[in-house]
Amino acid sequence: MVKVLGRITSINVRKVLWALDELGVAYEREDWGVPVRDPKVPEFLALNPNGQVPVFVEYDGSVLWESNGLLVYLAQTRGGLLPKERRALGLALQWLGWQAAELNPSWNYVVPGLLRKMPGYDDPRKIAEAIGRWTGTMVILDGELQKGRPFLAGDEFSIADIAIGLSCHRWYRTPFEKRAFPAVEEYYNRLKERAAGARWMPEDIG
Ligand SMILES: N[C@@H](CCC(=O)N[C@@H](CS)C(=O)NCC(=O)O)C(=O)O
Repeated sequence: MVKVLGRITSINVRKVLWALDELGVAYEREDWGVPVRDPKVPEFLALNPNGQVPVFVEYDGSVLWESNGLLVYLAQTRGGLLPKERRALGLALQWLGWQAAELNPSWNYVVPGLLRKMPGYDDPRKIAEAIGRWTGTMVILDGELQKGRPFLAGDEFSIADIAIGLSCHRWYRTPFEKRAFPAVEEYYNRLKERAAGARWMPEDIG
């Protein structure tokens, strides 16, 4: 059986678990990541030198890391969740890149401060600035979703929706006063109608 190393409070780990569920792949999961099990130990660093989760262990024992790359790998090797048509494929990859490079970094100070309540992330000015950056990325997402496509790459659900859906979950689960984004909310509710979407975007995980 394939194996996923990582704690389920990590959205990057949940990307992989959601994709495996959608693809019907059975897996084992091992809890790694602070605070459950520190990955900065030689045993784990030998698998992923970044000391981060998720790590994916293939049937043959080969090891991969980097969540959005793993989404593409799983879709390619298991045959699903990635459009074949060129324009839709481009859109799916565009949103995966944007999630990692623009959206995820925008909540960097807010999530440790307001969701995880970690010490050292309580400067009100920095929180306000980060909320402004995060809101700015959500404006972009909402604008694109207002164009009326049910999913980010078009009519079909794809791995891009897994990465962005979990990011929307993080937006709604982080406690601060938010601007309303009707198109995002409609999209998010559509993703939660999927069994794996509901499973990996639960109310009790941030
Ligand atoms: N770019 C990496 C980022 C991975 C990452 O930041 N993982 C976090 C959890 S979301 C982590 O491992 N944090 C340290 C820990 O949990 O101990 C990916 O997308 O896989």
